[in-house]
Amino acid sequence: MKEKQQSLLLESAARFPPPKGVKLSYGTAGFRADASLLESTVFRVGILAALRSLKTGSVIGLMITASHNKVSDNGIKVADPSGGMLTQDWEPFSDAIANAPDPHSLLQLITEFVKKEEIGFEGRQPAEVLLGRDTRPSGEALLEAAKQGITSIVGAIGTDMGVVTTPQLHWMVRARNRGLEASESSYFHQLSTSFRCLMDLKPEGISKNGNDATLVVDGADGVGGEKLEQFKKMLTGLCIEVRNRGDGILNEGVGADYVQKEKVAPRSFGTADAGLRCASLDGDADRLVYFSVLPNENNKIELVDGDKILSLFALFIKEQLSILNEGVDKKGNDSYQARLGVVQTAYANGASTDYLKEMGLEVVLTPTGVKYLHEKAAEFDIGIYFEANGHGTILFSEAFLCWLEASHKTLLSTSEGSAKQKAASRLLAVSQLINQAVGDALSGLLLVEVILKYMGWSIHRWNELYHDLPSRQLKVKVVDRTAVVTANAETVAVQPIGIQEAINVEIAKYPRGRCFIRPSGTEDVIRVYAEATSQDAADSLASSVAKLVDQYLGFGSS
Ligand code: G16
Repeated sequence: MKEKQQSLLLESAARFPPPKGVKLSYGTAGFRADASLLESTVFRVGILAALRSLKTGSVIGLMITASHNKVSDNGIKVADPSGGMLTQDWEPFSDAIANAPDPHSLLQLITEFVKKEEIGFEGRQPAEVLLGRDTRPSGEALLEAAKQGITSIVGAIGTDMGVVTTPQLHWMVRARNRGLEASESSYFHQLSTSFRCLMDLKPEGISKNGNDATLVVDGADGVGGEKLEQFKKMLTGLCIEVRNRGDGILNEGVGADYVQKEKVAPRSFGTADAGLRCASLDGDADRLVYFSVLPNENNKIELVDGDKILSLFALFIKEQLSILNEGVDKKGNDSYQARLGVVQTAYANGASTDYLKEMGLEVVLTPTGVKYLHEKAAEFDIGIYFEANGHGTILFSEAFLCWLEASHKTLLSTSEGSAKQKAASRLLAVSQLINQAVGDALSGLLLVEVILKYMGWSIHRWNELYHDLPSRQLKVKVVDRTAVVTANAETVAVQPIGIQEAINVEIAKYPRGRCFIRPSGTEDVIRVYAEATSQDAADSLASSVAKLVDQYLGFGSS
């Protein structure tokens, strides 16, 4: 590294000293903490993003958001060249630089890393990073700090995309690196065009089943509600009402995380909405759940979570694939035996996993975090991944898409209007509609709406696909959440010693009982998930395991 570069780094780092006595770590989806602690971290992640851009010769993304967390928190997510999350190989470096105590130790870490990764500073195109932020009040100042980090690398450019949803930013990074236009209008254009195409391809004479009614969306008082309000004008054939568009406090009593965890209607929804098809986005619009308010039940809801969205998508894709393969000889001549697989986490309701396996699908389990699910889903020709909390998407392999495009072309010239040609058109349109960079509440919502129309299903019919086992999620505050270490896709706690045996004793008391604990990677808590055959049993299993967590690791309040 040249002297000029070194002094630029030292000089700018001196303006962003790290907070004293705080250790930050790259969690489930990047750094997250109280916003007042984050300036130095986002500045340093800005440097990392510029280095990543130099290393890959591609555009990188930085999103200032704390997603589902409370409004006073903030955070930073990094989008790699594919539009997916930052490669896990770079996470240790991000941890190290975030916690470097002073500019000189920061410079030393950077120098060593640049050498190890063989990052060249000359003779290549300059580093470029796209920046976005959600609606949090702390976002503007943090985005500026990130920009200063980026421009601490000589020649690097930070392009501010403004207030956007997290998936919009990831989509733009993916588009730019494929030589396509990366703007909000091109994003809206692609989604609305493929949505229209899928709507036009719905079978004729399908019964309506109440699905023509307005879809009512809870915008979590965040960026997603704002964007959907703008976008809905471009969507013909779908009537959307958006509530919680930013007048209330972000994520407080609203949003996908609240609705899914508490299983109650968000603010501004009540018994007057009973029976309506409703959806909820999270704070940065990368999660989506559906729900329907139950009549006379004190804001209780029928929850249609990420597992059900996954099941609906899997059903639809599987049907289109079988139409395409109808009449094809067993040797597979003239066909592509696409490997369709689904990816879930331990939070997936046991009934959903049974359902997907009964459909004959390959089901893979990974730890929590899109970075893990995405990686696994990419191993299939069509990989569908969803967390129960509503974060997920569909990935199509390049090889499959190549075959599909060629096959579609042939079908158009030989049998236009045939069932096969329409199935191929539908799959191609899905690959355009769904955000293949990352889970996206807006594109996911449009795909759900299209499939419900295609099936002629109401939200209630959809929810009947299978019956969820009653479940409960709790959070426990502990002294040090890193004391919990898990294995086997987070289904077993290997540390602290003895806690898993104690959990097993509790589980054994309940028929079909299942329970696990894990440290959150976005909040300072241990999460507890329990499932059993009745709600009372699930509640009681969760609360007895929460007590165990408190006894082993907590402040001794139980
Ligand atoms: C992030 C991740 C998700 C994860 C969630 C909760 O979501 O992207 O994959 O499920 O955090 O993680 P944890 O249980 O570790 O706190 P978001 O929407 O908050 O960015």
